[in-house]
Amino acid sequence: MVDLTPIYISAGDGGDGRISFLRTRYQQKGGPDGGDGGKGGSVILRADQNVQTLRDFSGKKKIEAKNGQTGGAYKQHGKDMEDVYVRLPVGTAVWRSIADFEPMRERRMYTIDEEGERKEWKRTGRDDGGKVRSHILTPTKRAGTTKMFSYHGSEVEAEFVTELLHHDDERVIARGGYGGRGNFQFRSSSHTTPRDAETGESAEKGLFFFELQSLADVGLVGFPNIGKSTLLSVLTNASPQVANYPFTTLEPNLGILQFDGKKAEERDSYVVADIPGIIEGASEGKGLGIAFLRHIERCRVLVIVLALDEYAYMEQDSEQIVQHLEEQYRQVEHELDVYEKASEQELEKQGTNHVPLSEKQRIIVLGKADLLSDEQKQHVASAFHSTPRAFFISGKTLEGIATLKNKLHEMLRSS
Ligand SMILES: Nc1nc2c(ncn2[C@@H]2O[C@H](COP(=O)(O)OP(=O)(O)OP(=O)(O)O)[C@@H](O)[C@H]2O)c(=O)[nH]1
Ligand SMILES: [Mg+2]
Repeated sequence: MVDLTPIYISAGDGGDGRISFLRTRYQQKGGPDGGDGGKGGSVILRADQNVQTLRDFSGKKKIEAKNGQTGGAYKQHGKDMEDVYVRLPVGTAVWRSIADFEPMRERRMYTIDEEGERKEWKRTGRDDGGKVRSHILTPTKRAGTTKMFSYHGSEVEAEFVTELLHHDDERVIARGGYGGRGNFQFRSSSHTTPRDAETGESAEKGLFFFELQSLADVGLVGFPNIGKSTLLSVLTNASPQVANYPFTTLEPNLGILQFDGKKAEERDSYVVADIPGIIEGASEGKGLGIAFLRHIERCRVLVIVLALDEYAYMEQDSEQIVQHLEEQYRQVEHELDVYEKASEQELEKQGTNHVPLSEKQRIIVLGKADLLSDEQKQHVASAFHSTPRAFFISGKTLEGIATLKNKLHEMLRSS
């Protein structure tokens, strides 16, 4: 599942240099005094871990920075314009349409003749007035690749531009133009009344695609301290921190679940994430709040892990254990429901096509099964008899892990 949004981005052009001559009471036509143009704003992308989806952009068509101001008389410098910052989720890839990109155009010379007609020409000679600066983006594996996107019913070829992989990563995505120099700057002993100045650079503009990859194929979901990270470590190559207290995991850990097989089509690998613990009221911002629910939204398949801590298993009778597990299950589903209803309204408003949480495939596992006596297990098994796909697992003895892997493989292959 991919969250994708096309967007037109334009940086601000540099302001033109001014053509002007000093006029005073005594001097009808004095020396040149046209000021330089101001710099146009750039558009800068910034990764923000508090943003989880691209839905802020789904109703939007354009992001624009302002053009720099034209230079003024009396050698006044035109105003520089501010850069525009765009906050995107960590993990956003950015692509740019090849056909719809206008690169930066260097400064040119211009003049305005007696009839008020403007003429432009390319500057010659050596000075840095017209130099086009190159702009550097961090190279990644995808550098140099292209991809087709559909845009208003047609197919658009886009090239990979950059990827925001860490919180606070920043990339200039469209550079604003530098201002042109005013005619004051072109005066010389042989050229005392220059009637020409520079245009500003015209800025980068183009059609871009923001693409947010899924966080993971599988998300492990459940209350704090119930063994999600332990499960991740036995399913995948990951070795996340495991500890006997709640909220050990604050950001999802990712691991690769590998399926080996004799035939090529049996071999596969998937990304699994353990999601920070869910608690009652999380959908209203309690605990880690809704940030983790947004992580869940970026998983294809959910594994809901239900378990109690070892003291609860030791001290309580079967009936109480069943009650607690059922209550936990109810609460997890409740939090997912509340979050989904809230986000649905928002999504509807903006017309994003998103797979709702309730339509995601899910598996329910009863964790820490090694801590249950046979009698307790029987009770729990009969209570969860009608819950689809519920079964015991243990990250310690590996009970049920092979079953879980097989079920995941089936689901992932078919979805
Ligand atoms: N006996 C037993 N203990 C387990 C099992 N899985 C996890 N534990 C223990 O339960 C405690 C919590 O395990 P974690 O894997 O850190 O749990 P978590 O769900 O990731 O916890 P948070 O990140 O805090 O939400 C640790 O002390 C683990 O050793 C299991 O299958 N059996
Ligand atoms: Mg954890």
